[in-house]
Amino acid sequence: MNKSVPSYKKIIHIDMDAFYVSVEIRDNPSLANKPVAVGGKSNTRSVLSTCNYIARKFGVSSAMPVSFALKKCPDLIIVPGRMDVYKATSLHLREIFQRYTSIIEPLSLDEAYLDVTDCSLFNGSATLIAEDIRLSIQSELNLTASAGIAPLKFLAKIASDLNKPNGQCVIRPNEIENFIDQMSLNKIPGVGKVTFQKLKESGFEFGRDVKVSNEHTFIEKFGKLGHSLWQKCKGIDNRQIETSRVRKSVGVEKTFSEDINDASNLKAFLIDNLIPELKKRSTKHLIGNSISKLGIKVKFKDFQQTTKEFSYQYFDDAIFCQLLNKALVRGNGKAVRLLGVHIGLSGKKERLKQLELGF
Ligand code: TTP
Ligand code: MG
Repeated sequence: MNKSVPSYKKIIHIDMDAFYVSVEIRDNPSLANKPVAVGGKSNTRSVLSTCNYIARKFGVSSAMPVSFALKKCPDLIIVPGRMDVYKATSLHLREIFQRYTSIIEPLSLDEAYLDVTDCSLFNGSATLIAEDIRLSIQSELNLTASAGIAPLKFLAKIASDLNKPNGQCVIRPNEIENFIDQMSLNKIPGVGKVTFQKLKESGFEFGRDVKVSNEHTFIEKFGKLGHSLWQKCKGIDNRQIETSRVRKSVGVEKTFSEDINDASNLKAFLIDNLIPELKKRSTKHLIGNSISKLGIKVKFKDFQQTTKEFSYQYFDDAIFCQLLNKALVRGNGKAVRLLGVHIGLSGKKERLKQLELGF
């Protein structure tokens, strides 16, 4: 093999620091050096979108209810969001990324993967490329970003979090195994609190615990997520950078101004409001796509959340209602704070494949 061709990919994951709120502080310097958050409406049931690092020291975090955040940090300043400015900033970010590579996969407004394997700038040093991208962001947008540099996507994403804010971290090919061995499994995207607890109870806390486990037993126990976890712990992540991201679902949800514990009221709201709204929003996404599943999300008053889904190709009120009933059973009679409804989308190609396979 030609030695000049790297056998590993060079992937950079860029994530803006405290994105929405950093934009707000940049545009209103009187907020500097104070605990600040971006929140929904001023009503106390809304949640924060994000907060700056000063507020995080008080235990304030994204998705925290405003009332709770104010208890943790009474001096917290909550400003409304300006989505149009965040979107414009995100476009400028994209423009910066394009100077380094055309292989870009945006994950959200403030986050993207870049494949710089073939970028010849800085003699091909991904570490220096990431530094330069962050410098450009700072000088052109007056905002800071953090970066993770690694040969695999999931490691780049984990790494971008390690030296936040305004930092970067590189995991070189010869460091992969050691890094994964010592990595707590809750660092892996997709492993939330509940899954992590379940893993720990079965003796899996770090990458090394999974690595030495039996693949079949592990996957049998942890299902689909288990398969991807096992592969990652073995250092396998063959996902390419997806330059045009395909939308996989459409959903609508509603946080009630007061918790609801009457199932028939929830059902009525689902049928009269949420499903019609979902149908309206889905129209444009169903061009060239078909429905692959129907789903319901319920968040109970104590923030316990559950999702129920059913593979089905058409809108069907009765199925949505059955899913709602199933979700409510999980709450053991607890009142409901939020109700959501969604459909899964499968692209034409995928659908054709399914038909060919007889599904
Ligand atoms: P994140 O990148 O998760 O968070 P962040 O940029 O605010 O902070 P950091 O990356 O430094 O940890 O999300 C990007 C933006 O998305 C965030 O600024 C606001 C928005 N957001 C929400 O609206 N709700 C949420 O629950 C989360 C997590 C983010
Ligand atoms: Mg961010």
